[in-house]
Amino acid sequence: MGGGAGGGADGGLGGGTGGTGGTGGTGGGSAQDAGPDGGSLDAGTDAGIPIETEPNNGAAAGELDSLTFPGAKQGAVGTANDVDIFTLPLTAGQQVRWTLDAQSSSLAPHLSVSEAQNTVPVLVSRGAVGASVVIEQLVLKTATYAIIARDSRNVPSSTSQNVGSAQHGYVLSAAATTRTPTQVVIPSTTNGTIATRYSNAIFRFTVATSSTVTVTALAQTKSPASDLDTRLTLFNTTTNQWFGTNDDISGTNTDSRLTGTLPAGDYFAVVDNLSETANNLTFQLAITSP
Ligand SMILES: [Ca+2]
Ligand SMILES: [Ca+2]
Ligand SMILES: [Ca+2]
Repeated sequence: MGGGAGGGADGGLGGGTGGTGGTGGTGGGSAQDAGPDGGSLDAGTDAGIPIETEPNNGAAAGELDSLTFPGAKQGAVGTANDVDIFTLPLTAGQQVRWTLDAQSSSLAPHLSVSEAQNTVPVLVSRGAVGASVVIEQLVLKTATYAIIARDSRNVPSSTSQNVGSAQHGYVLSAAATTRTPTQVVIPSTTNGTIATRYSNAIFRFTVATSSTVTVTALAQTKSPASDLDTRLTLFNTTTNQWFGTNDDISGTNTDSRLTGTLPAGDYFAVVDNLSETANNLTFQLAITSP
């Protein structure tokens, strides 16, 4: 058990930008008046949505843009390998739907969400040219978060196709979600499916009195197996505390398991996937207590 940023092999900031450092202030400026980097967004500019302020590449301290929740910003992967980082404070227990919409531009959207000090698991979603991608985030701890927009073809940086131009525009938005978790009991085994490789599933269960509970997400070891590389997160919604996240049970088992003494309360179990090639997106969630 235990928390930790878990793995992080799934994209994240790639090799290049390596975290957003100390975050510092993002300045209060509205950015309404700032032009996008190099050239215009004329064609696709959405009236009323603030435009990003470059440089926001995280390459130097303070090179960050800001965002509000709920809210939106428009920008572009305006030059080859442009990285656009937006930071904002979020509170544990909030549920946020992030959308990076290429709006039929030349952008192949790559969206990632991380805690600015890299202390929670990174969330990643990527899509085809012109598409819109979504990340459903359960905020695991109260902190500053970094939301990063790139072109998928530039990630990871080691194989970058060096994409970017004023035609690689997007709108990044944050909305409160109204997802209803699947209610499960202890003990139980529940079949689940995530909608896409980059989706997650949320379950809710109640611990009546403090007890040892084991929660397992099975894909590789269920029958029949699926090709998800599961990741499992437990969150106490009574106290808004993150219990932990597990990626792999072992070096040879990519399924996920968390065990520990859970105080009485309500919990979310979140299952997501770290495989970029999974097609069978089914899993089982098993909850046991001795
Ligand atoms: Ca940009
Ligand atoms: Ca940038
Ligand atoms: Ca795994």
